[in-house]
Amino acid sequence: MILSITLNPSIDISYPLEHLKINTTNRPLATSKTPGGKGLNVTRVAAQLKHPVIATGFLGGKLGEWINEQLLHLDYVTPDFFPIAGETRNCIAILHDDGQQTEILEAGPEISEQEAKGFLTHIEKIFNEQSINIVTISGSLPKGLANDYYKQIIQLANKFAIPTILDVSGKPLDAILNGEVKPFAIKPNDEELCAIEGIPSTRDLKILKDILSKDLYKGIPLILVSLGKDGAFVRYDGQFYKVSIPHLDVVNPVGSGDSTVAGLAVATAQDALIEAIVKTAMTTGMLNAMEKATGCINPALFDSYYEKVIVEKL
Ligand code: TA6
Repeated sequence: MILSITLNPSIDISYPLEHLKINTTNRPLATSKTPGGKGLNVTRVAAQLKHPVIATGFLGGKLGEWINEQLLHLDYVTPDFFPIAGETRNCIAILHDDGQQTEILEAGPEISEQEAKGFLTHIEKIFNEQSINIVTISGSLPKGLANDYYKQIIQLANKFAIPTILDVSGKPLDAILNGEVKPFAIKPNDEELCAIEGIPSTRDLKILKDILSKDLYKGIPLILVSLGKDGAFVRYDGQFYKVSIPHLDVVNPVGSGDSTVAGLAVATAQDALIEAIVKTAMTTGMLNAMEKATGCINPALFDSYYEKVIVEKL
């Protein structure tokens, strides 16, 4: 069973526009609203692979109630969120001008010290009572939580010998890389990895290999650097892999990184070998990009796209 953690969930609102006009009125062609926040995209895709998920994090207010209600209707998903006084946020994705995407991500509610402590007790109870064999931790930290809060969650999972897959960026990722508590896996994209290094984003595999060979990244068994249409670059137990994917007709790329994490989690939970873990992760990421909805795949296409992923040992 996967435990997916989304500390800052959202109602994801998608506005498709032919052309985004600034400083005037835009009327979207249609509007979709789905439970979002990276971890809930992970949750939905893992469930679409028929893998059971307990979804947790912080939810508050009427928007939080709506998200919980939506999750209750999903097969293979058990929502078990920690209630907070604040109001859960909205995140807006404007899809416009031939595949461009402009996102407006609200900061979200402020978490009190008591709520922060209460959540750790909440997940420890889940670890004690459920048979969790992998934890995914995704997305931004809400206000009120220290940058090392993810360390406390990973520390708890490590105490129960449960591997964690961490999909965060910026200061929270930096805190983990420079700390002594390590997850099983991280899944930065090239921009997020290069931001840690303070260099312009690059997909040059030699540069990426030099980066992942540094001490800063030691102690994390699996690092998958997602490279969009250029596939991924992977380091697993000291071995490097180049991963190639076929050309796609991208419909909506939002949530593809989260869907990649879902594939990582499902295959790891099934004790697959590294090649199968990587191929599954890339396949779910690709399938999400081919759907209009965020954090959504068509499982009927899985096998045919899985076969098209090429994993090359370097
Ligand atoms: O990756 C896409 C997405 O999950 C959107 O659906 C939106 O919820 C956003 O990311 C949230 O990102 P954040 O980094 O604020 O958790």
